[in-house]
Amino acid sequence: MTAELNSLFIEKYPDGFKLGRVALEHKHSYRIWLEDREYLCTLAGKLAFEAVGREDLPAVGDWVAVQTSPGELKGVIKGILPRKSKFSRKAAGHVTEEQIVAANVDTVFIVNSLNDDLNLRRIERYLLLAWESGSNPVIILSKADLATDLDAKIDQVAAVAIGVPVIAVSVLEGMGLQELQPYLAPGKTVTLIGSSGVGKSSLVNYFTGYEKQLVQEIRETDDKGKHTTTHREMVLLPGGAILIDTPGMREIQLWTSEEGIKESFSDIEEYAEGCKFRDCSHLNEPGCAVRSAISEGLLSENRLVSYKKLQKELAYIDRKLDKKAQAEEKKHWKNISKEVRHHSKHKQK
Ligand SMILES: Nc1nc2c(ncn2[C@@H]2O[C@H](COP(=O)(O)OP(=O)(O)OP(=O)(O)O)[C@@H](O)[C@H]2O)c(=O)[nH]1
Ligand SMILES: [Mg+2]
Ligand SMILES: [Zn+2]
Repeated sequence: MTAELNSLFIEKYPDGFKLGRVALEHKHSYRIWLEDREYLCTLAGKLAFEAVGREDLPAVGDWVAVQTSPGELKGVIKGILPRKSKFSRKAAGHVTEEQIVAANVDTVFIVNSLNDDLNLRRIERYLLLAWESGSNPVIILSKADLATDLDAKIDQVAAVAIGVPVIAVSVLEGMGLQELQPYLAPGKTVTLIGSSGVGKSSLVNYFTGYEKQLVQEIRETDDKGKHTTTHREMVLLPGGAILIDTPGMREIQLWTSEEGIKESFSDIEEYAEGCKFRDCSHLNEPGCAVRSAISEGLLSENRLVSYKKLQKELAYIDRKLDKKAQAEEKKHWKNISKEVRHHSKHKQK
């Protein structure tokens, strides 16, 4: 915890409260790391009641103010401290709701396995989420022992991950893992994300030095993982860094991001500066610098398609969120006017 966080905590919360960190989330309780012990904590009624969305509830990695019961490893979460960063995606299903995968993360390890066909479009999605999170992405190409054309694959990934380190590793052969050490300095938090079976938990086990997390073979039929890890969890490394292991993501649903798209697609954004028209759609306008980059082989057409698709998706989410905010506002006023009517009725009597 930083000095800044500590003084914020002291300022905001009265004596008797303790500062802890959410390590794991159960259905109705949380495991909190607090003073070198693990506490089982519930949520204060007020906090639960006042929460408008899921983002108002504790997530793994959150710093929280806890009131502990004397003599027991139990407590009540009274408040969440401001998040320095949060890796979010849209919750699965039809609701337009933010789901925080991990909070207060310094680095996101985006893990992709080299035994799969590289899916550059998926990597772009992960990167978009990572840039938006406020933490730094690092792309890990796992299972390098199984790779053919390793250098070509690294180049392909580097082309869609501008300014992002791309590191090939193999837990099996102990390759490339030293390159991850700089991100695992004491007190740093790193979360691992990626599809099921890419080897996230295997990496966690490598760095803890024992079989902390369950690891399972992938299916032989289609090389897909079996969704072995079922919940997000903080793991403390011997060196003092913290890893957050997460379940394999089936779909990477975007969450709002203006900045993220600018960062992730800085190549296209840069070419677009040279377009003749400011609102150029890079279709067939004259003087389009993006199209000429494509025809010169400097940019791939697929990347432009992906950029447009992601932009559309984000605009759609933004519109939905707008509607949701309006609906909430409406409900709020409805409740107030109901109350007012109720009061005036009583007065008339
Ligand atoms: N060949 C090879 N296999 C690996 C390597 N790392 C992990 N594996 C294997 O990949 C399989 C899946 O690994 P996990 O660590 O369970 O994958 P995961 O990403 O945690 O999967 P979920 O928990 O389902 O999201 C296991 O059989 C591992 O032994 C590696 O470097 N090389
Ligand atoms: Mg796992
Ligand atoms: Zn253009």
